Amino acid sequence: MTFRKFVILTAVGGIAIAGAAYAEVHKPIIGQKNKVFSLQEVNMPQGATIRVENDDNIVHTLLITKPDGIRSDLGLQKPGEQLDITLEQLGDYMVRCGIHPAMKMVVHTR
Ligand SMILES: [Cu+2]
Repeated sequence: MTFRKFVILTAVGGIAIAGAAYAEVHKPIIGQKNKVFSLQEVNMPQGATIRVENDDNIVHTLLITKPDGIRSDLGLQKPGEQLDITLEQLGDYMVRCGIHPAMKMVVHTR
């Protein structure tokens, strides 16, 4: 490997590591209060993680439909509990509460 190639590869690796660290530190927290998500529409880079926190004094349950159409139920989320969702796919994630159908949020990844 030439020195020049080594420098370029090192720089690219550094940017990837910095990006992962940035996403970890700046993980957005979306609250659930009075049966409403604190954000109804979120834009995130593909691969990022969001944290959903139950700020209510009632139980919620997160149902997620991923961009490929596959649904998953993250189960009961008690007051004060946090759940992390990693956005591996490109497209729109539809998030709602299985108990309170009016609670909806869409997360776009690009
Ligand atoms: Cu709910």
